[in-house]
Amino acid sequence: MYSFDLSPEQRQLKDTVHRFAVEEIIPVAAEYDKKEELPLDICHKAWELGFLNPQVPTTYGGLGLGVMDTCLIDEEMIYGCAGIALNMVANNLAALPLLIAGDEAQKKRYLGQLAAEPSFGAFALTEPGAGSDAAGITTSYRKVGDEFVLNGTKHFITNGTIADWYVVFATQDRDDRHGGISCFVLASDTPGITANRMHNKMGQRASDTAEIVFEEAHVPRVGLVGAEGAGFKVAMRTFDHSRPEVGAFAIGISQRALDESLKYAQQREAFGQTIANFQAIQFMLADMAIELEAMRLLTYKAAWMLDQGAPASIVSSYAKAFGADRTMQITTNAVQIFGGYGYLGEYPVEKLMRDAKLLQIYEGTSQIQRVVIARHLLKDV
Ligand code: COS
Repeated sequence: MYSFDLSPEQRQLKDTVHRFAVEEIIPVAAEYDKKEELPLDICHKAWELGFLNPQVPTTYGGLGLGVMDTCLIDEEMIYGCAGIALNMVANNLAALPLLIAGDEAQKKRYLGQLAAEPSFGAFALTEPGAGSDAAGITTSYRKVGDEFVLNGTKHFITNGTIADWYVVFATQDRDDRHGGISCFVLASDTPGITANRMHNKMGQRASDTAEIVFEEAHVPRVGLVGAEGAGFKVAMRTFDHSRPEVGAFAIGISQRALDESLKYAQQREAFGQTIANFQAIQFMLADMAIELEAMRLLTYKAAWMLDQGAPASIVSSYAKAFGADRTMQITTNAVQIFGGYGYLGEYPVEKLMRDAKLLQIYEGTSQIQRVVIARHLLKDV
């Protein structure tokens, strides 16, 4: 039996987050985008309302919600502003490796902190020379007595300068590729760590993105997440869970682009009538709606599968790739509908188009999603 209905609780959750996005985030989004600043007061309000860290289990003081609920929160937060929302929703990316492979003490300490106070964690995998090729990381670790010592540089780390703790992937032996990588969790004020904010992003500019440098940073034995050498698989399993969330980001941006386009098309006049009367515009609006509905179905299906505990790598990649690519087209068409005004910074669709581009890049590019999908297809024949 299929049901496409949200439960009454999910509807209420979605409506509440939507109201928050409209009342608290949208009015300041353009300003913070321009300033490249994250409004921490908004993050704190969202935390108080329970919109951050949805998947922290109740045992550690969280709400213990599922992937589907997380996606509903994400889509509405991102509807407000992808840049401001990103730091909040990225807490879940940091929490996932601990949920997947962390031990009791790690969950209690780090997930417990997310639930107890408005705070951030960060997921640090990407490096200056290793993005798509996750097994090619060079950040190294060596064992010294009962500790691990980290050296190397991470790039493009969301929450990098504001996080209290990092989940870090490092290798003991580059030649061993996947097998050499382990996952660690450590406090961001550990001696030997420096984090610097990276500036001048095209979109999602309010979000904190950082370079993190590790120089002889010591991690105690208790900071090893999962088994030694299992780090690559922890990262991959994390992405299986997080990629549908990018599908939800796509829904948020696309819904906003459609809403803004519908409004504008019914106000703007040309040739003596509103432009919504022209089929050229109607077809663009209709295509937006079709694609938005399709990305919703794919994302919710991936989320539902994960909530059932079903393997979801391929569907997660469908949701991520389709959502990101169609959002790029949808926001480009929104700018087209707005014409010259769409090209100006004062109008929201210009920002939506800039924000959309990053969906095709982070958490695995659109091309990497196709690699994952093709490998699954070829394995199945
Ligand atoms: N779950 C569990 N295990 C997985 C897995 C998954 N989803 N995906 C791969 N693995 C396992 C494989 O089964 C294989 O295991 P064995 O060594 O036991 O056979 C191992 O991991 C290596 O897998 P694979 O050979 O597929 O690795 P590749 O180096 O070829 O890379 C891709 C695979 C390209 C898919 C991976 O590097 C990737 O996802 N890159 C993108 C990284 C990314 O998203 N970065 C953005 C970060 S922004 S937060």
